[in-house]
Amino acid sequence: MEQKSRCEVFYLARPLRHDGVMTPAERTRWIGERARAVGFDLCGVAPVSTEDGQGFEELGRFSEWLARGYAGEMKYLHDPRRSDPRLVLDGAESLIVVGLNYNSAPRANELPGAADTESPRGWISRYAWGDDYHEVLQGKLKTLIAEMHARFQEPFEARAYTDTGPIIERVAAKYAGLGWLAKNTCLINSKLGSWVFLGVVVTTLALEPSLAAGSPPPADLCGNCTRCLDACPTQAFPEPYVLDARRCISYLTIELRGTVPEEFRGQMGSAVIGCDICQDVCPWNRKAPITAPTAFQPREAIRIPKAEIRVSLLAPELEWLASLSQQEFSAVFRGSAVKRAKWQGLVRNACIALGNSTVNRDSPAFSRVIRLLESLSSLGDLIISDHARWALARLSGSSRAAPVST
Ligand code: B12
Ligand code: SF4
Ligand code: SF4
Repeated sequence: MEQKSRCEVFYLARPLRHDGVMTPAERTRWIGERARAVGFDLCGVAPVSTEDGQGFEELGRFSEWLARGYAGEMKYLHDPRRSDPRLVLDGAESLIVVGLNYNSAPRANELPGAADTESPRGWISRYAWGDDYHEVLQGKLKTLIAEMHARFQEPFEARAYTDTGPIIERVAAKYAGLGWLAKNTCLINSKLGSWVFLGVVVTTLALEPSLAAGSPPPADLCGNCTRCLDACPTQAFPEPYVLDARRCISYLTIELRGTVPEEFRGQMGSAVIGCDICQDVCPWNRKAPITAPTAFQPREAIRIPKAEIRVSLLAPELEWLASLSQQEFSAVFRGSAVKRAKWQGLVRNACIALGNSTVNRDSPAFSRVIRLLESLSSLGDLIISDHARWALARLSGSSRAAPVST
């Protein structure tokens, strides 16, 4: 006879009742199964606070993190509900936390390097290669909630968030048993690594937490390693497990509007959207499985519509990015997470990356880059023109720092 898995045996022994009345433990198990069925790789349940009502330890440190100014201009992080999920929804009892692997091939070290004479290339982080993850996860979470409403007869409320609400998702994920909060501040799952998007459903449903009462969350497996801390080009970690977002290239390229402080521009290398360095160097990502969903494969944008000429978002040419019009930007990045940086931010970032490029001075590409930067520096947009002038000065200067390899 074919061997039954423990899970199947459990079902045969204790079939779920179909009159809608399920115990919290049965609901948790059912939700886990449905979460997998809609395509999530991880699912766990956390209570909204600790048993003694004190709240999770990390949330207690949040006010100090804010007081130190580490949030920079991300005003939305000051929402007091972030420190207590119970404030997010009246009567909230449980947090359903899901994870979705976005480790799409190829890996960073398999990317084509631009030759010195070719048009220099920028770097878009892995999270933004494919379709906008907010939309992908929200779609799946909505399906999951709809299935829960169909399955559970009692009325309940549920709100789904992926970056979109006042929840610190990584803390929720830790207490749902999905992984540990690592020195680079990412949530690492021992099987999947850290290329995992998170989503949270805050609900009034009573569910059994994935971690049994009294059992600790997954152990911190960083050990003595300090690779991420050492590799960060902008020294954004004042101490292990703590990020000063104001120094992080991800913040500088995506969240920061306006001028990028000059002290960081040279260290940003070819980054135009986000940064993956502290995850690329992490040993837990070395054997991370490749994701199945095609949604996160690098997108191909239509560069010249009439000629159907396409360009991959994997290491795109900086000249193309820097010369996009606002209309082209909106068309190319519809449905992509890149749009959060906005047109001005992306062109600004492309100027910085052009200034950091090592394109051969005797090549036609170099002359084109200079001409492009000159035209951007006389553009009416003060932010773009300022960064274009910086890039021109850097390219014409005697010393040019080598770009950061990503
Ligand atoms: C704001 C934000 C950012 C900011 C700030 C990042 C940060 N570390 O906080 C910026 C723009 C820099 C950023 C960058 C990235 N982000 Co982001 N980001 C968020 C967002 C919206 C909120 C995070 C938040 O609340 N941060 C606040 C700080 C306080 O949280 P924290 O760093 O975890 O801080 C805790 C520790 O410092 C801890 N602590 C421990 N010891 C000590 C000691 C002391 C003294 C102190 C003070 C604190 C402290 O306490 C703090 C409070 O709990 C979440 C989505 C969400 N709603 O949760 C996504 C999220 C965290 N980001 C995500 C991703 C993918 C990224 C990037 C990889 C994108 C990229 N490639 O560029 C990078 C990774 C950079 C990094 N190393 O973290 C994923 C992470 C998935 C994962 N597996 O961890 C999330 C969960 C989005 C999602 N839904 O999937 N992000
Ligand atoms: S994402 Fe890049 S800049 Fe930000 S902390 Fe990690 S290595 Fe540093
Ligand atoms: S690189 Fe090392 S210290 Fe950093 S998150 Fe990975 S295991 Fe932890």
